[in-house]
Amino acid sequence: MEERRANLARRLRALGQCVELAEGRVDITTLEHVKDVIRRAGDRAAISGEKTVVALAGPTGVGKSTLFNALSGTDFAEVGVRRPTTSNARAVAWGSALPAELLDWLEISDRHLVTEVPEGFAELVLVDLPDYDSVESEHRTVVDHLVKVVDALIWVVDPEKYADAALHDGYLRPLRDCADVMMVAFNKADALDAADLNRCVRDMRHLLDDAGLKATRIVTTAAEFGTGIDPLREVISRTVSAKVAMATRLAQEVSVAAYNLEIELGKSVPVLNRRAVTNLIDGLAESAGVPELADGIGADYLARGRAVTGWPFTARRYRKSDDPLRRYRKANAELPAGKVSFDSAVRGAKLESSLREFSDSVAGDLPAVWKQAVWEAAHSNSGAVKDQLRDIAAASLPPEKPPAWWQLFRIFQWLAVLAVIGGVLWLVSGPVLQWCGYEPLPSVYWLGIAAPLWLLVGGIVLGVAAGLIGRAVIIPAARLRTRGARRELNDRVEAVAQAQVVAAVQQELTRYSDAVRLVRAAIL
Ligand SMILES: Nc1nc2c(ncn2[C@@H]2O[C@H](COP(=O)(O)OP(=O)(O)O)[C@@H](O)[C@H]2O)c(=O)[nH]1
Ligand SMILES: [Mg+2]
Repeated sequence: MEERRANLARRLRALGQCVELAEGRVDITTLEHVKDVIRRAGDRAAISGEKTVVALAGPTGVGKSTLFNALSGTDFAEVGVRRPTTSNARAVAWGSALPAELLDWLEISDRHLVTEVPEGFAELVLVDLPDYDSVESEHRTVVDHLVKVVDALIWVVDPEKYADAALHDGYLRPLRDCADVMMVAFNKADALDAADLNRCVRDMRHLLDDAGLKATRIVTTAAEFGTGIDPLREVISRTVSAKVAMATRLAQEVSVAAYNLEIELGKSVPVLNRRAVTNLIDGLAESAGVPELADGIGADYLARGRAVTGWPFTARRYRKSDDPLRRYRKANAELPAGKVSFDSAVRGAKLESSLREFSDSVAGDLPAVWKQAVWEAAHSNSGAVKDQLRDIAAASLPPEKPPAWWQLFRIFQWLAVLAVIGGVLWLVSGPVLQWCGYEPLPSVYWLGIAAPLWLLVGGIVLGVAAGLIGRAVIIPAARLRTRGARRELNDRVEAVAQAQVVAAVQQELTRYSDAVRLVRAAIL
């Protein structure tokens, strides 16, 4: 028994935690029902775990009150009286004191104590319910409430009313999960001969079986004459001494509530796969203009490299206005400084579609409301995402130090230029000096060719050649630079995506998986 209770407590805890997680994400009626079950179960277990409340329920005139008196050995219930003005249920308990707190909780004020305790009745509270088919709607309200909260139910019927549709469709069938804590007292057995009684009871049995109440026993009684009372007492006292009715009843209610909640939750297993994250990063990077920015960085490298390594006489000089990054920034900042325009329709749409595709692909076949929650999680920091992407796009990467090999080319180029200038000066120095009346410089020949010509032609050939080699190396180097920049920028975008989008979505998915795990724990 203790084990049963501990098990029930564990399941209730799991269900409670599941409800917290599912709040706002599953159908409100289901959730309210589950909360109601948890509340009732908690209250009931806390108020009196020892007592078993058994109620007699049924339509008017079948003999509930007569049976109540017969079972309790009292005449507390008025027999044959319709009480349209009072909707009171009445209760009798055995022992030295009434379980006042429990009766208060049941809202039964008409209560009686019997000090002489028959065997097995010590922990019993027997309740006579108002007629569920009374003309007074208030009676029905009382019945409907108590039927939910008592531990075990005896449905009293008679030969006339045993097939009552209101009984079968309104109470028995909906309560089929509690079949084993309910029984039927087929009363007024004396009104039929044995064969008819048999036929009626068999008929009732079929009705119960068809409604899924195989576990519900039928006992025949004739309360007025005390027939069948002892067997019924026997069944009741066994229920009480086993002390399982309450735990069973609550456990079944918890199972049903948890099962309904599980249907709402579904059984998806959402996974945050790497591919979805990669697509998100690519999408965000595109929306931030990373590809253009990386291209700009590569183009900048190319332009400056050419200016440095090219032949100084012909190479295009690098001007600030040539800076491709500048052009990029200009193109992306129709707005004041730093505001790379997410407001531009294309950028904004790309950002939005990346977030949506990401949440769609990870939410998979989650229930609609939960999908919406994942979508909201993906968008929860979209302001920060925009700001940070904007910063990435607007930040010029740290100015690059020209690579050392560019400097080598530059020195070589200037040496070549000096050689050309030296050669020219040397060549023109002869006629100039002669004209001024000086001795010309001594002629020097290398391999039979005049030294100034060597300098002039050699300088030109080497300079042009170095320029061409430099260009041949710069082009692939610029391509590498573009790739490197893209990687670097993508890493920054990834950090933003992880911190502002993936983490929030992950949290929502974990919330869902936890809810599914907990609801399963509550069913088992
Ligand atoms: N023949 C017969 N009449 C009964 C039996 N039990 C109760 N009655 C009568 O049925 C009528 C209604 O009984 P009552 O206990 O007030 O029914 P309740 O409305 O279900 O509480 C009364 O006149 C009783 O005397 C029974 O076993 N056999
Ligand atoms: Mg009555």
